[in-house]
Amino acid sequence: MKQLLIINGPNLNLLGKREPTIYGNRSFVGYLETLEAQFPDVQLRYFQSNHEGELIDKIHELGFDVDGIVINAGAYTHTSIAIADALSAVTAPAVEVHISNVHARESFRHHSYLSAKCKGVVVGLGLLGYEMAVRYLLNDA
Ligand code: CA2
Repeated sequence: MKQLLIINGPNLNLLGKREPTIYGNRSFVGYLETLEAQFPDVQLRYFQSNHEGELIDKIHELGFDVDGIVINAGAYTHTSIAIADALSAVTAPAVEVHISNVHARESFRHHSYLSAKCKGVVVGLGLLGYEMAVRYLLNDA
């Protein structure tokens, strides 16, 4: 069975609870059930943390074993060379996802340290972006 790791970074545990106009009204855990139903033959490992080091530890822990990583590092996307280095260090291909269209927002959201370490980036398509990333990693990576 193929295994994918889905990683969400800081504040994404608040999805569905705050700022619905930007991030929608669905919790990620609720969405994950939909995703699991869509891909019954895939083991989706999910990890969310508000702490940079914990995100790095999880990439190290599973990044040599899984078939791909879907990562929304939240605001660490724009700041973390350390997460970028972790993605470079492991063997699993990664796809970066952002729920909102970061390019239509503040300029500090326009740059990502992670994009260059990823096979591709899905931006602004809401939670559907995670499904797109999963499809890519199952078919093309
Ligand atoms: O659009 C995305 O997915 C982001 O990665 C979300 C990050 C933001 O810092 C990035 O620039 C773009 C923020 C996640 C905050 O999530 C919340 C969810 C609900 C309520 C409040 C925050």
